[in-house]
Amino acid sequence: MKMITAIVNKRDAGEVCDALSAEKFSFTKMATTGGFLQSGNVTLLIGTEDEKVDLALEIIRKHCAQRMEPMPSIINAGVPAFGYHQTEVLVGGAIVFVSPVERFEKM
Ligand code: 2BA
Repeated sequence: MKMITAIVNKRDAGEVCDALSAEKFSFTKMATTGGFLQSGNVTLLIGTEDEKVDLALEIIRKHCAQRMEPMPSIINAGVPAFGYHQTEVLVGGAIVFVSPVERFEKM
């Protein structure tokens, strides 16, 4: 058994969850925050049999897009008189970790 931890853009999360449910995956959806941008994303915990890992990754890949997200940075030591400069950073499609599960129990 494996645990897939997938961090996805919140705008893609609905479609990914619907597609995972349609293929009968069990998963937990958590509202999370990216450490760098400090903006909301969604983390899915998907516990599944080894044979279904590739299908889960295919679903995630299919429904997660790469996007440029604004990265607000205050320049000139944050003195508003000097103005604010906004740059962008490429985010996603998805960040995925696949870990072995030593033991699974439902009590
Ligand atoms: P954030 O930490 O908010 O990062 C958003 C995007 O900012 C990243 O996209 C990456 O393009 C950029 N970025 C992150 N840290 C950076 C840094 N120190 N310097 C320059 N640019 C940086 P993604 O790589 O697609 O990551 C999307 C989200 O996935 C991340 O949001 C974070 O929540 C999660 N993530 C990514 N890598 C991770 C890792 N190794 N461990 C845990 N979570 C991770």
